[in-house]
Amino acid sequence: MNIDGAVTVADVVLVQKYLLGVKQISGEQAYATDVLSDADLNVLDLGMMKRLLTNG
Ligand SMILES: [Ca+2]
Repeated sequence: MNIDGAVTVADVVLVQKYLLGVKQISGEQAYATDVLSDADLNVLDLGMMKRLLTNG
């Protein structure tokens, strides 16, 4: 996710891999993809990212 807040397919894939434990992400990436802003990157954020992606 870029600083403009736009969710891309790459962001969703990245978070999916992170949640599966197959890829590490930086603190900056974790912060940017914590779309529900509860300081925890989890499946709820992934769901919201997918929704944002679908809705454009
Ligand atoms: Ca979150």
